[in-house]
Amino acid sequence: MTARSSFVVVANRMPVDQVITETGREWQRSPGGLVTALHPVLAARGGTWVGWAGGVGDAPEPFEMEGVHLHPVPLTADDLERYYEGQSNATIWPLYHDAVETPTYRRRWREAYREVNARFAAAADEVSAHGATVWVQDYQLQLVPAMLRERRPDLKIGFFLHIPFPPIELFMQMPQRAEILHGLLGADLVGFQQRLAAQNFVRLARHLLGLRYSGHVIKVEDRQVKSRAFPISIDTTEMEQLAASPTVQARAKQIRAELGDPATVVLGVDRLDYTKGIELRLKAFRELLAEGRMAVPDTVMVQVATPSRERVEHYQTLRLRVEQEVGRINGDFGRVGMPAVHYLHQSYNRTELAALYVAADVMMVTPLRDGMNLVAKEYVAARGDSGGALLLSEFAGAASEMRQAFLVNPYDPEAVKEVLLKAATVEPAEARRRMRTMQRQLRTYDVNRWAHSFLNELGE
Ligand code: ADQ
Repeated sequence: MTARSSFVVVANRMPVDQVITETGREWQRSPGGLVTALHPVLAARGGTWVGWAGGVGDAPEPFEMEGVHLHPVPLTADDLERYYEGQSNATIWPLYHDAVETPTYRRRWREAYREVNARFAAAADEVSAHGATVWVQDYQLQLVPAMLRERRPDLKIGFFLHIPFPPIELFMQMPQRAEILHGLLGADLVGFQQRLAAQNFVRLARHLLGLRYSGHVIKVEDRQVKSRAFPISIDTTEMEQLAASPTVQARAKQIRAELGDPATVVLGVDRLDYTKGIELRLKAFRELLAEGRMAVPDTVMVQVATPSRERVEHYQTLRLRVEQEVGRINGDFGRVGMPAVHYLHQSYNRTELAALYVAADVMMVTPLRDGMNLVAKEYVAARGDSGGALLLSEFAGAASEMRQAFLVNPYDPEAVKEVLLKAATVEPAEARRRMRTMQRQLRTYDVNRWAHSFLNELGE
């Protein structure tokens, strides 16, 4: 008999990873803000997290960890290919990010998306107590709210979209458009990263389904659905403390020494994703080197690109293009033992990541479109009083809040170059002043505040 909870989170992934230790396999809580923010709420309420545990075939039996029930949902190899890599990451992901790569539409992917969403809805039904609050996360599960409401009208259902929500003109491309919109409207509250996205959603409901709305409230039959922005944030205290720790400070010094003690370290940290604008960043750096406005070894760039979605074609071609550009820059401007770009196609632990943030003078965050971008926030939190400059794309959700960053239009190569030079040469006093303002904002509006604002609005 499955335990029933009064608070349930439903997300594509469970917040744990299986690791192999000396004594066998064991589960470990995965790092990340969402887990950190939701864990206390879940633990206090004996809550349940429904999600995919990784791996294909049979799912592990439900289990408990640190006071939270974990309820794994199985995915087959075929689900992974069609629901996850296909519909989620080759259709919805590019479409919602301004179609910066062309979305692929396939009927068999849509069918799998529907089937898997139904499986998640059934699992959520099974673990939810009468009148429970269920919080569904992200673009992989947009049909779950309506599917769950159909089974369980007693539940209070929230949905949060971590990525952008496109303007009507783009959304209308989607063959499954009405189904997805109906799916989301199954929630009582639909949360977005930005106000504009919440407005897009309300207008879309009128445009596509003729629904009436007033302000941020849409009328759906006898119910009301609220559409609001809740910009996500980070665990600010955790990052501040980690970055200030002696281990991280020492490692940051060592990183700078290993880079040859350059005057300026420029850093990029992203999942290797075509929305993140890694290529345009490299190109700006190459042109500045070619024009003699920057020089190696005075300035070096470090680009960490976490492997991501490696079986999806757009990601494979992106990797080739990025690595070709890195090779070209190093071929033209590097010297023996002194590359211009240090490229790391690896995943890092939090300590090493924090040390890189502490070591970097300029952080380049240049997405063509991004729901929020937590790297930008992590960098600012890690800086303490040491200054540093955040170069930030206007097309990242974070740009709405972080107005003291060096904001730039990533589609304008000359602007990116100018702003990079400006950020690299900013006066230390001004750099610290900008950082302090952004840090104050991050301390007040951290990920706990984000989770609580959402749940309050949902009527928790
Ligand atoms: P992502 O697209 O994954 O998230 P982002 O917000 O930057 O992008 O979060 C990435 C996270 O991964 C950060 O916490 C970062 O520290 C970590 N990370 C990046 N590279 C790493 C590496 N090499 N090793 C280890 N960790 C690494 C999606 C949306 C965003 C939105 C978030 C949260 O696309 O817009 O901000 O969800 O809602």
